[in-house]
Amino acid sequence: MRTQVTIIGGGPSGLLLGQLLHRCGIDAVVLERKTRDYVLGRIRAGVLETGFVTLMEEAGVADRLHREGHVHDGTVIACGGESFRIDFTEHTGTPVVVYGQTEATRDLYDAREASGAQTIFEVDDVVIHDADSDAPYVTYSVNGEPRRIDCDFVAGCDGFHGVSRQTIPLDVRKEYEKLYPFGWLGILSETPPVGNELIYSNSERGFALCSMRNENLSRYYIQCSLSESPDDWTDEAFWEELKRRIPPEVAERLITGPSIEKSIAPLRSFVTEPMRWGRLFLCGDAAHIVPPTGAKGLNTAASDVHYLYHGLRQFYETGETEGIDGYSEKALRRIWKAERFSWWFSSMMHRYPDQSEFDLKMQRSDLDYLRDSAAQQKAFAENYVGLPY
Ligand code: RFL
Ligand code: PHB
Repeated sequence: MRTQVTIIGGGPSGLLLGQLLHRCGIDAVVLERKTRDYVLGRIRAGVLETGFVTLMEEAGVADRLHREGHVHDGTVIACGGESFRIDFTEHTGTPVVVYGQTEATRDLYDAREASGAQTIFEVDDVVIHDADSDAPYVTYSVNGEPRRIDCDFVAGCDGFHGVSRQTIPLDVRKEYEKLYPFGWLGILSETPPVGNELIYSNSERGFALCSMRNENLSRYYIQCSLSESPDDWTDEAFWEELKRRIPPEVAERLITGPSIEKSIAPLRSFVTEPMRWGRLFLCGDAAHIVPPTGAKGLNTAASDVHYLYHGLRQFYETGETEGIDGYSEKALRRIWKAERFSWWFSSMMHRYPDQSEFDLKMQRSDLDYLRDSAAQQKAFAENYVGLPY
């Protein structure tokens, strides 16, 4: 088989890139290790920057997002029983949109199917060959049968545990990593959200986040220890702990119910450089991870897709390589800023096992400064809604 761009990974990065390329007549095949239902069963991001929404529009898949997504003009930050609000729209002129990653992924799969673009599910043994030549190809198997795709370019959109990043030789690749000594225990419940906006809470018992998907679907997280398993937490225990970590008046109006999903995610900051090796380009979680505190994971994946799409389009339309040559540097410049924001916001909101009294005072004054300074709120809002592409 031959295609122009082989996309490894049918998560949001791979699907969005595939759809944008398809719309301008560039042929791409998506190889996905799992089934469509498995990919859609993963509950992940919920907050979309305007940049992501614009890309969905460009890909022709934003109708449902516009109908069902919820525009949020601000967020609430709580600490020690009190809380304050940061108004994104007042400070930046831009809101964010609450729309689940699952829904965006479903829209992209539906559009891909409707356009007849090819996705091959349940692929195993994916290997990228000759990425540093002009004639790369990818081998893989389906049901034990070996197959091969020849192509012009390979987009590595296969997430943190994929094979694409590992294809870049160790003497070329440099990785930067920070692990956090805690995780997030998240639940999804068919209950109305406790507030109109997200509430990020720093409490002495640990971080908590009240988020949502729609009027009757709420997403809540609490900081937990990495040795814990979701099975250690009954729904009742989760709700009780959440209530202790959010302001009392919020806890009082919290409506609880059975969880329909419960999982623990570790927190990690990670970047690999460069994001391009020959004709292989890394996109999204394959190249970088942020702790979820700033809601930047999916959104940084989208900015990569934006730069790569424009680079590939320029190449196919004009033969010029400036866009693809500048891809890694441009993408990384924005990634590192998102890494900084996510690291800083995480550091301000969580309890660390080895935190000294001095560290706690620093955290508290960071929060006080954010509450009291319009300049700091503007900086927060600018980062939260997404830095320009
Ligand atoms: P994905 O979603 O991991 O998709 C990669 C796909 O590649 C497939 N794959 C392979 N396919 C073929 N061959 C192989 N060898 C393969 N290896 C892997 C996988 O099956 C998968 O389908 O990466 P992608 O597309 O780059 O998207 C990244 C986002 O999923 C991720 O950044 C966000 O979910 C992060 N994130 C959040 N981001 C936000 O922007 N806002 C949020 O509010 C937000 N909340 C979150 C989050 C991530 C979380 N978890 C669980 C890590 C909340 C949580 C709890
Ligand atoms: C979510 O709704 O899953 C969510 C929202 C904001 C974050 C992280 C996760 O910062």
